[in-house]
Amino acid sequence: MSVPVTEAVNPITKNVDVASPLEIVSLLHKCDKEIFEGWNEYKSLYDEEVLATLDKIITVAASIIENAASGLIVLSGCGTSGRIAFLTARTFNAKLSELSRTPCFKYLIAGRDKALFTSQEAPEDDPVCGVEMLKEITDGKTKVLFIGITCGLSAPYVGGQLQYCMENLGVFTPVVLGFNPTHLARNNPIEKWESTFLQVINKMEEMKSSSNVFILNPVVGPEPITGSSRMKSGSATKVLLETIFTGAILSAKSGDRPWQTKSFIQSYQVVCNNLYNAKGSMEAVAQIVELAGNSLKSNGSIYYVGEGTLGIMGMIDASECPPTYGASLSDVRGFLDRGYKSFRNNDGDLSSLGLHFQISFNDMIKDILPHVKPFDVVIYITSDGNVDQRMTKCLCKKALISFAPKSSTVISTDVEVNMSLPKEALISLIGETAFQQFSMLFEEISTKWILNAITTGTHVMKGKVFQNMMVDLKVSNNKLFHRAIGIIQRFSELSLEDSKDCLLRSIYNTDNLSEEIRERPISCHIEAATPLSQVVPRALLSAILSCSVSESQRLLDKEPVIQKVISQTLSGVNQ
Ligand code: S6P
Repeated sequence: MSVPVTEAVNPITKNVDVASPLEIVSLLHKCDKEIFEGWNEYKSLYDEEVLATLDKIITVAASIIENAASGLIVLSGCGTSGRIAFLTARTFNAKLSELSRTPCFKYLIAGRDKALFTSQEAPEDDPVCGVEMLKEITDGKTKVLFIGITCGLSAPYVGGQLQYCMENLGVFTPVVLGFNPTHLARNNPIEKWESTFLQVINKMEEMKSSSNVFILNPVVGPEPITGSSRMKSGSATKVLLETIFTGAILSAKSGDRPWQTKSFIQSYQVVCNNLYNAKGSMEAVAQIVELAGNSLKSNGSIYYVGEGTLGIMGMIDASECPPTYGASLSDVRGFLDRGYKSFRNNDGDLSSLGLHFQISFNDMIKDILPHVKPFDVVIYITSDGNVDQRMTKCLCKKALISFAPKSSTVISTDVEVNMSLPKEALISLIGETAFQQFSMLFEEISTKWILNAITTGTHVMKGKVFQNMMVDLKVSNNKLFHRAIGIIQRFSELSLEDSKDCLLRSIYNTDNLSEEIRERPISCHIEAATPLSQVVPRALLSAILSCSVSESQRLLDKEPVIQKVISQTLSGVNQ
């Protein structure tokens, strides 16, 4: 069975777990460049077919923008894909308002707005809920462009919605956005649903030549941390959505665009290639990784502080640490100027849900700043170099990521990263006016690349990653259940069936697996596994050492850094 590209191991980062902070940042940057350079024989972002599909979607989007009273553009996804959907809808609704047009973007995220801050993995497996939410927000609309984002071409929540759209083509134009070739879409049976994701994609393949059905699936290569689609796939999602909607807004405004679709994508490539061009900037990001990594190792916290969309980039990056690295909700947090007033999410103020839903500067001033520890790290993210003075009064480590020259910085910090966009090159690709209008998008993606490097680097330093694989994942949805089996199989060389048995023994804490347990539906295993810790490391060690579940737990209790136990085990130290 072939491994989907989004779940494959990237050879560039194979030894990231033993790299220095500077090496980590450099390796991640190399992986990010692959987004544009393409991967193996697969079609890249610049493939003719991809560009032609983008152009057709731009035309549909432009016609909806022109008829916003009856039309709607819906962006939908789970986890990071849903968060990028939210950010994009927010950005382009604001752009339409600026142009005195009716905002016509909506986003959907599995698990609703709670999932913007904390991972809600179970709803990802629920196609019925996906359809209900789609029906609810499109009620009364006669023309809907639906973009279902699922990087792995796998999320049932999105699969159900795509199928519903195909059954209602009079209203819906369905687009699937993901980063695997179609034959590698997930083919596992899904509970409460008669199709697999692959069957939905195959249906879309059949229909795409005769109807308004689109598949947008360039390949951007494996993720730097295996399966962590928040990284390259998340960035490529942002690039493609923004390419579509900047194009659509301008086409709707003037009937034409002053750039080719390809040039708009190239502008992100130029930004990526130039990211660390300023002297010392890669070293400065590596210094932040080191500060923040040392902080997490001493049980400290990392706080992102920012305004507008750069602040939101911080919040998104923070929200991904618990599902990706099993981090606690307090390890990395993001705060946003004016909190929910600026966030503008569907469900409004969620602060009553608890501490981790309190996101404003005032919340941070009240709850965090008086109690910071000297080794906590506050990272200010700013476009113009300005930082709210109230946020700087804290006795801890401070870092600044800014898009303004160093001379305009008003606070003193331990590390400062001064980024600058390659303005000339961008203007030559998209023109002066568009550069003025959309340069924020390039600051956002630069920020994403840097923050992803910071949180990846810090968790690597904390020993969370083995080679380039996060082995201590929570087994909290179908995708993660299968990923866990794949990890056990890879390192133990057991068969698929035996690897699954090992995982089940760890979940149910037994050495004697009954037939009754084996036959339970996967959702039962997920329910049992979700609240547990160290499920996969325990299974992995007992698979490698052929020992009991309790013996492998004993080894883990002796050495909490998973990376060390596993490498010691694989090199025979514990045998
Ligand atoms: C991945 C992230 C996850 C995914 C989510 C959706 O780094 O932690 O939350 O975004 O599982 O995945 P997909 O493949 O449907 O976009």
